[in-house]
Amino acid sequence: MDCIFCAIANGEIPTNKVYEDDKILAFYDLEPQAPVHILIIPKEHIKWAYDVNEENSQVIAHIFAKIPEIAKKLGIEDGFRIVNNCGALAGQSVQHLHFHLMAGRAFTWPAG
Ligand code: DGP
Repeated sequence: MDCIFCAIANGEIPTNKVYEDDKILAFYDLEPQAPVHILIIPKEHIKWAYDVNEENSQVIAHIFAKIPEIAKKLGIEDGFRIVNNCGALAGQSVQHLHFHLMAGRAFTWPAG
């Protein structure tokens, strides 16, 4: 399977890591949309949020359990936005489940 985020997760492609353990990886987004913009991924290949289920959802809980630690490490103290784009219509361009963690500016709502 040809997946850029799997290649990043297994070290084939070097990246600027923010946090890593045996299950997840956080690294800087190549096209930042905010002063702080990182991606948090499960190392296991899950295509998109449609494929999250009772068997694999522990890694999603683990990502959210680590987000406060990652935010503190990045010095984010005034809030952040977490985004998951699921499917082309929502703007998903990489077919490996990922959460955008963005901070450092005000965000509008509703999102466009
Ligand atoms: P999405 O559009 O939600 O699928 O977000 C994909 C994000 O991934 C987008 O903000 C750009 C980023 N991205 C794509 N390829 C790479 C890469 O090779 N390295 C890094 N660090 N980010 C990437």
